[in-house]
Amino acid sequence: MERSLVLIKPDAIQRGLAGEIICRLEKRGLKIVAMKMLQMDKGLAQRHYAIHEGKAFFNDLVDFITSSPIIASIFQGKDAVNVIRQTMGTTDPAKSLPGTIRGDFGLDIGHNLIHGSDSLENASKEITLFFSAEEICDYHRDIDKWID
Ligand code: DAT
Ligand code: MG
Repeated sequence: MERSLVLIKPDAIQRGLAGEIICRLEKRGLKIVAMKMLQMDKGLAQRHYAIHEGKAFFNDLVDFITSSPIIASIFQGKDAVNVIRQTMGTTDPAKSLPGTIRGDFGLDIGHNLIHGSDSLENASKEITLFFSAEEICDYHRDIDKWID
């Protein structure tokens, strides 16, 4: 079973879309195993987005993600990394398909509502950045036999 880091970004919190986003991932069958609200500081933002350091949009990205609180979460399920990326839509909401989170609620690449890990390897690194082992709940759901 895979785990992926999901961040509900400042624009989604400010627009009151956190519940809608969580709802879509839950209804897909994914299980919440960790969740907390926090305001990212510059250091955490730079570590989380280290792969984009040096790119033209890097400073704006760090300013945006630290501008207001986010919800950090871990969702677990079969093929969770890919399934979450599909449910999110492409990076640029203007190009995302309707039916995806970004395609239904976004217009601008700098305000794309949600982060989801892009590989299993990055998921595990990103999870460690945001959560300690004690903050992750390993629990059983009876309905999982109807989902997995
Ligand atoms: P994703 O969030 O879909 O994984 P990414 O990892 O390539 O996308 O980029 C991280 C974030 O950086 C993305 O959610 C929005 C911002 N970003 C990416 N490309 C950008 C660009 N060309 N101009 C402005 N912001 C960009
Ligand atoms: Mg990415």
